[in-house]
Amino acid sequence: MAITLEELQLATRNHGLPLEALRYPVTPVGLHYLLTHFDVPVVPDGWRLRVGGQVKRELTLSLHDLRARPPTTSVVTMECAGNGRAHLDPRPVSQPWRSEAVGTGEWTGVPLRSLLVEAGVSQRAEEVLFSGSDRGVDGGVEQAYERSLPLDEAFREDVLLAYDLNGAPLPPQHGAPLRLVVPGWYGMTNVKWLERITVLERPFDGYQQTRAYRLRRDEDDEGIPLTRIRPRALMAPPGIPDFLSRHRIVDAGPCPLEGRAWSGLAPVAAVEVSVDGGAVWTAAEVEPQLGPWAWAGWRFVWEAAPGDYELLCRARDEAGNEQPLVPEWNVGGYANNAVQRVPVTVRA
Ligand SMILES: Nc1nc2c(c(=O)[nH]1)N[C@H]1C(S)=C(S)[C@@H](COP(=O)(O)O)O[C@H]1N2
Ligand SMILES: [Mo]
Repeated sequence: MAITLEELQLATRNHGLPLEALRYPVTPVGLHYLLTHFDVPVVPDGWRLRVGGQVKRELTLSLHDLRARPPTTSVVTMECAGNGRAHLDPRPVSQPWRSEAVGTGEWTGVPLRSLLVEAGVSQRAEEVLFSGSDRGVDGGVEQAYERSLPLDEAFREDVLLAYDLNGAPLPPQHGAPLRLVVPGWYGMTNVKWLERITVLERPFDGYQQTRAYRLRRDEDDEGIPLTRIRPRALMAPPGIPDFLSRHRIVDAGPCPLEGRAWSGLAPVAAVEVSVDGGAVWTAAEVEPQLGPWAWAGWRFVWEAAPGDYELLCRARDEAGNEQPLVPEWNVGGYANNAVQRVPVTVRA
């Protein structure tokens, strides 16, 4: 099925991590993947964050107010729930990611929990809703980009309202002046261009919660909401690429393979590499993760003899979640963490 002009339009607005950038432990800002549903909004003069709904005290905070509070910094790997979509057959029509919708940022901001405590959340509260200032139409419904979190997740110590990325103010495309960062959860959770936080007594039923971001077998299936990131390992493609096909060419001899692995469900337990298309798997050396919800580097030296190969890598986490060899299809094309396959030609 050929890529449509609409998919191409999405793909030129929303870029992926060039896989060679897996070599950086923290992704340089311009190389971090990007996904924006509607338009990148301009921050209005006099921007304020409003915290309201089922709270004792409503809060209205300027960026200056937020920056005056004790900051927290954490390194977090973020991945779009649609990563891997383009490998599904038939391909669900949306942003056509292959495997590059990932990046790791050093996020600095204020713990969400501290603001919720200050506002005094009602006993009846169930969820917290995060509203961005970007608007558009999706599935025929006009909406602001909004998503909610269950109360227990919102109160986690490590959930941030971030104003800095890699030590500099958030750039417009990543959510300036403030965004939510929920370590371990798929990308859609991390609402950018945040302007309102609303404590709710009942589950949020907006489009991005009840129609999008659910694993559905068919259109009539109510589906299961996506939450945490499934494990994945990716390889920085070895050698040099052919310009058009990006097929890799490497020299015979010891060939260092390296990449990153992550899971939002549990720490990374192991990474395995196959150089024969998946018949034999060998353990790679895995470095410590850069934070509880950040990726781990891995490496493996391949004794490459002349010929054509398909290189594979796969991750397993400490909860026993493992990457499948074959993707499982769903309507939205979400959470396809089937193993990456890298065709390589070794020259003498
Ligand atoms: N306000 C708003 N927040 C948003 C989005 C959006 O379109 N609008 N996209 C979401 C999705 S689907 C992803 S994967 C991440 C991408 O974050 P990034 O562009 O900073 O990598 O932001 C999320 N937050
Ligand atoms: Mo996403």
